[in-house]
Amino acid sequence: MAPQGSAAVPAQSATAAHGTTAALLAGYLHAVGVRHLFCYPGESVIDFMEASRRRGIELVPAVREGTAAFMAQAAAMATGLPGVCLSTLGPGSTALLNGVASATLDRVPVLAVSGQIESSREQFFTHQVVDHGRMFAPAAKLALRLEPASADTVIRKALRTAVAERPGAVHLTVTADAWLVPPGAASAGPASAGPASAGPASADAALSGVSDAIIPPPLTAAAGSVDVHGDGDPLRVLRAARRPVILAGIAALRCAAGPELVSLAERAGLPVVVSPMAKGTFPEDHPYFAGVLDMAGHRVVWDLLAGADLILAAGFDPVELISPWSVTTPVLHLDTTPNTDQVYASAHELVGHVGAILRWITAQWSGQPRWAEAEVASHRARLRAAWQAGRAEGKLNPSDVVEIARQATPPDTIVTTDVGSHKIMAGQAWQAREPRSVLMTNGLSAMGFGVPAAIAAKLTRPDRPVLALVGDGGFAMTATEMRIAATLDLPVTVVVFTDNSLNRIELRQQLMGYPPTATRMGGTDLAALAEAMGCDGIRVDTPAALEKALADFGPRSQPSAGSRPLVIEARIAPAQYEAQF
Ligand SMILES: Cc1ncc(C[n+]2csc(CCOP(=O)(O)OP(=O)(O)O)c2C)c(N)n1
Ligand SMILES: [Mg+2]
Repeated sequence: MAPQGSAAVPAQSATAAHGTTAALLAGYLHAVGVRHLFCYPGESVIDFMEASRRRGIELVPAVREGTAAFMAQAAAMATGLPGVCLSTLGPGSTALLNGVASATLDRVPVLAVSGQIESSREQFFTHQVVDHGRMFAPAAKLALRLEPASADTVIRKALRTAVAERPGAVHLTVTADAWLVPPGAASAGPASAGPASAGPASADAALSGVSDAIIPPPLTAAAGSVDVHGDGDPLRVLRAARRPVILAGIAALRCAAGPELVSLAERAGLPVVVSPMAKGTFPEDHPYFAGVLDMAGHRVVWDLLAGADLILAAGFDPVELISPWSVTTPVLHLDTTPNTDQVYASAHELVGHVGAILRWITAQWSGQPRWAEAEVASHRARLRAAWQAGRAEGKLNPSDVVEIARQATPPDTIVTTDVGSHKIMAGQAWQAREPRSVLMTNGLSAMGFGVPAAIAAKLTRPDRPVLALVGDGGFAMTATEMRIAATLDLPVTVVVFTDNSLNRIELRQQLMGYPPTATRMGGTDLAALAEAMGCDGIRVDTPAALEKALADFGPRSQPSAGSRPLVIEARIAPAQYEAQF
């Protein structure tokens, strides 16, 4: 399928003539850098789809709305810009809900738009009508109606709210009759009809126009200032600490605070643990890297935090905790937001841009390095031994898959994961070197994220090789998205950790002494399934075969006409997962 929109539409300035509410929204999205609209069509949103196409935004049709929302989330994770998804009313918006909750709990800025029945029937009609305001309220940061009279303000409010710390999803409901009304008009009705219409005389002309005053709000993560909360010197505890450890999280990623983390770690000699979704913020080949929280080998990482005499929580978001916070180590809270979660106590809070806070602390530092590199290296060796525990010699173990994949892929590869035991393994064993190079969900942690995320990553970062590491359960939920990858000539590679099990849950049943119930799956010939959707498919069950299957990953990842996605059915021996419980 040829990309829709961009080639055929001449670029327009953000200050063109009057248009419609649809054109205004498309104009704002384009002005803030959005180039992909992940959608599933429906009658109530056709006018907006057309306005977006004319504005030069590519419409990417997902197989269902929930995956369109995951694509929008992953696009935002890969680029740092807001992601945008679109559904119709009723069955479309209910399906979108899961992805909206995902963006909110993963703290990723997403604008989710749904059509609604015309305003004249909205108050009483029942067919396909659900109350979006009530449905999206608990799952989104904000759920609003986009009405022509206040469209300009509401679009800015939606964008600013989505990106403001902590970021998340904002949902907009637009009645089908509102799209063609000029923004600012007091009531709904087509642009060509009614006294309110000040716009072009036809829908065709109106859809191409944009507002004369598109003023996007600032989209940066946080200001450069630092606020101090608490009495006395906030750094007294740090100066007194002999074994402090940094725990860096997703606000550090959003503030692009990697260089500041490296400076402080090196200057003060501090090990750095990162949260799963912050992987890459601190380079994992650095001598002070100390592992990923709550992934494979998690006890070793928690032991490090328990044995420390201070945890510098640098942009750490408790939404990423899988285990309860059980350590009694004192914590110094450094974040874009005050410590409103109170999962840990912190007498002082440094609130602002995480990079600016870390720079300030580094400038104040005058002590000796607290940890030697060799000490952190032996901690890493313990961690590695923990995640290798339970390996079955001569078999294809989950960690073999991760390590073989990492070796076969260029350093700048973007990897996505799904949710399950394979994520726990990949989250620790995949060595991340750059921010935004690992896309995983660890807030909502919804299965079905890995495949659509890989598609969105390749669309928005076509220069980067893209690999998805997914479980066979999560792949079954989203396998048909591979048809989209094939249609769009996207050379993504998907490795399916095939154990015929919802392993993470089956292991929990085992631990509780229950038999596996509803957690075993029959095998599917994934190679045949892949071929049926225009992809290549290979089955492997040894390390050597996997190495061979990934041997041409680099060249294969270059996009070109007729590029074929690849699905690798990796038949793993799951024994290693048991050792993680
Ligand atoms: C949408 C959704 N449903 C259910 C769950 C609960 N859950 C967490 S992990 C898991 C098993 C995943 O199985 P699979 O994709 O095969 O990965 P594996 O654990 O085998 O590596 C389940 C069912 C979830 N996280 N998301
Ligand atoms: Mg599985």
